[in-house]
Amino acid sequence: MILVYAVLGLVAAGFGLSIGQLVAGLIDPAFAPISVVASSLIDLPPAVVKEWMVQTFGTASKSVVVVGVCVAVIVLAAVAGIQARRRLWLGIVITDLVAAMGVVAALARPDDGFGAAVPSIAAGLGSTIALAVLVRVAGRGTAPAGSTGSQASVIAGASTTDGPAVDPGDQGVNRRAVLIGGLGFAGLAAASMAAAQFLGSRTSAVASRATSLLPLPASPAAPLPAGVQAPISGIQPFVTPNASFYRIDTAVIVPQVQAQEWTLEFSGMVRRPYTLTYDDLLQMPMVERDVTIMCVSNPIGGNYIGNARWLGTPLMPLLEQAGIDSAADQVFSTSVDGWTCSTPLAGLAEREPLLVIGMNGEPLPIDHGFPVRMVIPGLYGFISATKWVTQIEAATYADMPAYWTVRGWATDAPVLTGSKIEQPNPGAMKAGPTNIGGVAWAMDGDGVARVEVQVDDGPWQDANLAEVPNPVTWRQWWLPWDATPGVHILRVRATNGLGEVQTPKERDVIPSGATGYHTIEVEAA
Ligand SMILES: Nc1nc2c(c(=O)[nH]1)N[C@H]1C(S)=C(S)[C@@H](COP(=O)(O)O)O[C@H]1N2
Ligand SMILES: [Mo]
Repeated sequence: MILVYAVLGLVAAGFGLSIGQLVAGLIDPAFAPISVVASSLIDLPPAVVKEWMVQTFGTASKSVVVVGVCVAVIVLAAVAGIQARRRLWLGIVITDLVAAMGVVAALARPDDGFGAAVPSIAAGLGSTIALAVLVRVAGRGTAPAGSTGSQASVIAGASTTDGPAVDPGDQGVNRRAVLIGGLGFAGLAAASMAAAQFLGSRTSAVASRATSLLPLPASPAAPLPAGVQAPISGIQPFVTPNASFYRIDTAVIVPQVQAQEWTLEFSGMVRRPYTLTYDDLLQMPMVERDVTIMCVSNPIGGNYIGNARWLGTPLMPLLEQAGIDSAADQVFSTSVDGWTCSTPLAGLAEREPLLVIGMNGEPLPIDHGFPVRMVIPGLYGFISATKWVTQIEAATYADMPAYWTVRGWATDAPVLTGSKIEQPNPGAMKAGPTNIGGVAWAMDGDGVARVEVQVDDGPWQDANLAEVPNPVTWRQWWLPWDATPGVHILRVRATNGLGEVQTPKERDVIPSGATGYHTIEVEAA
């Protein structure tokens, strides 16, 4: 019995959510109730919680939050259903409290108006109505045995083949009506989900991306040197394929921006604010650059690093055109989803920052910022690599703290020289002649000049270096090794082009990147 009402609660909530999804499809898919709640939870946690989430769940952190929200909604919906059996008002109060979470989360969004709350309000109304109707219907015709004549009991009486359809007493539930009502609302929910899907696909950027053609670069990159890939197996490709490029951002729903609707506003502390369209951007001289980008949250030995051939236009001339006020100390960029990023103006020009439209010969993938993102060699992504960028302001740090700044991360975070062992993998391996190999990087230090490997507590040995097209890509390295049977500890360290050796001091990723040597243990047999 209780189970029936729990299921009715779930059906009501599912119906309400589908209505919320439908309304969000009309306004903005990012405003769907589950997404607004998940996004605000993602934006909320203090740096330490976030840090723990990233370390524990990695790039799955966002999905973990979404699943958590779904589980909470499911549990509360079941409780609402159970309560509604005897106290409909209580079931409705629980339902509406859940919907209120969506409303509060939506209203807390800094850049969206009241519209962001409308899907959650619709979801609340939908679930409330569904719950009331289902509970009523379920209870109908369940008057104590002996009473006669209600319409529902007549309907229920029609199905007597598998026993009485109506349980006697106030414990009763009109099974047939429950079934019809439940399936009815479930069917409506499915229909409205399908409609929402359709509406969402209208606003998707897939078609826009598929039809955008990349201009030829005025300054093409030279073909990659033949020796960028170390001549051993087990090291990832020098050019990271788009499909396996790490993705890090705060977006629960990937922003969908049509190229033809995209604009980029240059404003803030500038003398001549102006706005670019995508067509304007295509008129700018395009350059092609091989650049490795990396996340500040990349743990020692981690995978939040990738290398691509980017196509874009230099950002400095566009900033100069706006005329930056000399009092400004940062470039403050904003994504269409409201995420913000602070980039130090000091030393920016020397890095040759780019406004990027192409990645490895394709229009930027939607996940990686279609139609336009920033890429700045030598700075961690959180202070440089704004995806779906729509506004670039000259500003001061004092006036405008960015998304990660207010969460305790550094404002100046050049990529630290680093290195990683990719071959062999930790654990069991075959004894005998083999190779140790991996990647190293020094995008902020004039490239990798040297990589050394230490086996057990032996001397540091120079590894062979693969070729590189420029100092702002990672560099592969390898060292032949005769693995004797037994347990071994392997360590790696890099030296940058300025002669600075990677520090062995272990430090956490927050606030400006992890340090320490990547160390693995293998057992050769
Ligand atoms: N709009 C937006 N851009 C963003 C972020 C974000 O959360 N939102 N994250 C940044 C961070 S922390 C990194 S490391 C890079 C990652 O870029 P990728 O996902 O293309 O690898 O994007 C940057 N750009
Ligand atoms: Mo990042």
